[in-house]
Amino acid sequence: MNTYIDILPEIKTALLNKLPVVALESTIISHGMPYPKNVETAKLVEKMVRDNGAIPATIAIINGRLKVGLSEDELEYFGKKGMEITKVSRRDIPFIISQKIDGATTVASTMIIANMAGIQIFATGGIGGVHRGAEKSMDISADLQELAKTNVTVICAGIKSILDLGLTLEYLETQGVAVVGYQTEELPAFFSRKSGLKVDYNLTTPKEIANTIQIKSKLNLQGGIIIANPIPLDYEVEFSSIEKIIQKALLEADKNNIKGKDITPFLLDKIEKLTKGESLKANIQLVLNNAKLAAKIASNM
Ligand code: PSU
Ligand code: MN
Repeated sequence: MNTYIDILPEIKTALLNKLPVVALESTIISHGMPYPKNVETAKLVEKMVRDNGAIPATIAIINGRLKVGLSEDELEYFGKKGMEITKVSRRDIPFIISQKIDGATTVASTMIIANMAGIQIFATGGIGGVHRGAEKSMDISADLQELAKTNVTVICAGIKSILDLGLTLEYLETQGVAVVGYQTEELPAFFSRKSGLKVDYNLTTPKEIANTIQIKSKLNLQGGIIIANPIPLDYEVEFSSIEKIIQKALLEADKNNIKGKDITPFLLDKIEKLTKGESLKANIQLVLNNAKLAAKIASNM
């Protein structure tokens, strides 16, 4: 193991004994939700993983140390500092370590650190993708490249419609990343269960998903798999009502000349404000739902 990583003893023991472990990201805590709901949610998500038979491993960078598993104090500190923490993708990791500062790990960097620790299953809310207007801005999340090369399966609620869903699917196809629907033929769009687009495969049990991951691993095929798990029906926000709000948020981002890695957090924050917290409620429920499925998949590996 490299000298920059700290794995909580419980997680280390679980990994040594090949017990199920689920990785969780930290940008969703610092940049995806406001304090204190973010810390509350992170704790509920960890509990959900435990209640479904796996050990949670929340991943973040604190004082330049790659953390696999956070203590309660670290989680509180991290959530309170929120947006002040540097958002870290693949390119940033060595700099955050050398400067001994804190870093919030995105899907891409969480996959990298999970892989270093030997964790194969990772639950989150939504992944990055190809942004609307990417033909001009070239804004394509580094998450997609990471999925092409790092052997971690990501359980998410599909792709948030702040992005161009169609282009994101095309990009993933080119990169050799399969998008699996969990008990659905249709790609879920984060807040809503429907998008009008198809997934590549519809798998119906955690066992079947675990099996497929193991086959891929035995074949030495590099890269991740996306498991798209629709938001529970009771918490779904209708596609057309959220679309209007996304349009507004995108206009504001454009007016304020928000670019690069600031765009996604800006849009998430705007959507939360414009829905008066409705989107936050949905967001929390879908993350919990993903944590549950991830724990079940990990338990079947
Ligand atoms: N999409 C969401 N919620 C999130 C993110 C994306 O619906 O919290 C976060 C994740 O951490 C993801 C990152 O990895 O944003 C992508 O940022 P970017 O688009 O800058 O690559
Ligand atoms: Mn980007």
